Amino acid sequence: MKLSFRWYGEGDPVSLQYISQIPGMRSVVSAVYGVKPGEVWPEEQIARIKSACEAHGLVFDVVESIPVPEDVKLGRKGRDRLIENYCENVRRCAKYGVKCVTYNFMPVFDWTRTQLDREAPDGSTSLVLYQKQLEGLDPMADDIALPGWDESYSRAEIRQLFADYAALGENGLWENAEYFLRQVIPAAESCGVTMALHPDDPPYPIFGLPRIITCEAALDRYLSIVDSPANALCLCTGSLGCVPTNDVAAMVRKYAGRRRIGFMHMRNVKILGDGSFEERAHLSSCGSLDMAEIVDALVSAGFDGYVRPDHGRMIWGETGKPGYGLYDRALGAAYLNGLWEATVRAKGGR
Ligand SMILES: [Mn+2]
Repeated sequence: MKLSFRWYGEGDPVSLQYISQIPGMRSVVSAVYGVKPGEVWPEEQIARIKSACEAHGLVFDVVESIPVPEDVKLGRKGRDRLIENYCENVRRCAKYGVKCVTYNFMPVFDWTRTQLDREAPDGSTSLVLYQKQLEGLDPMADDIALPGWDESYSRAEIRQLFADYAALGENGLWENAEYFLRQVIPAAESCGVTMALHPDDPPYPIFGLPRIITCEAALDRYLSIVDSPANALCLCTGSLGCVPTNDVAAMVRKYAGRRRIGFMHMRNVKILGDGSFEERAHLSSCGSLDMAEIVDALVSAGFDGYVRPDHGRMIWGETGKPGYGLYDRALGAAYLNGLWEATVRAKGGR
């Protein structure tokens, strides 16, 4: 595996120096921030991330994310120019050494939680989604703001987006994903980039918005649209794993075996039933996922792609971006290193 860590750029309280001090750390996962989705990233900003990483002995070779504009997901007029800009961004990133680009195809919101600082009995805090907290919220009627939702939308724009997605439905969203892939995958192939699709988080519809990247059948369908190694997955264990119907280890075994995983997001969640879940520490015994089995699936398949510890809890008094503190993600990285080494050794490797 290529161990990696997400970095939110120069404003991130977690510095590249701290990241470089985590044992085994290789790659930085970052993006150009502050450019509207659908616009082209200035090359000098990409170059700046690359040289900042190199100054700390790290490699900037994974982008998370190049966001897909709503007009592309909705198939609105003008999408061709936006898709061409998307391809141009992929090419520009490749020019500066990027090998893997993560993105998602979720309507309106990248992820949804109901609370970002839920306190556990030990005083640590983490992100949670409780159905009870979701109940009674109506985005069309209320001025709701859930954590993680883009506050740059006005209420009127949100209402319009919800109405347009309701009219589009799942089939329309699939058609628009296909239209996007047929142009973006050849562009990625031609510059040696793997496109890694992140599953919907959580993997079920919220507030009637269609969600399509939710389960194994959906992943099969998505990968078959363009059957190329450049059309791959960012397999996020915590996103897929917060519903009991997804067997994450089996999915990892299948898609790693087919060389269709570009990037692994590793985190653990505790499934609470009714679609509710809590993000937990990475260790298998802390949540519902068997992290050892997932690592075994990767090692058995000879997986050599990117792996990062996904969201961590806030511990030891750290403050900052929820899910993206240093301490618990570094513990996650250390845990993954240990699991990986032990698994490789147990199979006779080194
Ligand atoms: Mn993820």
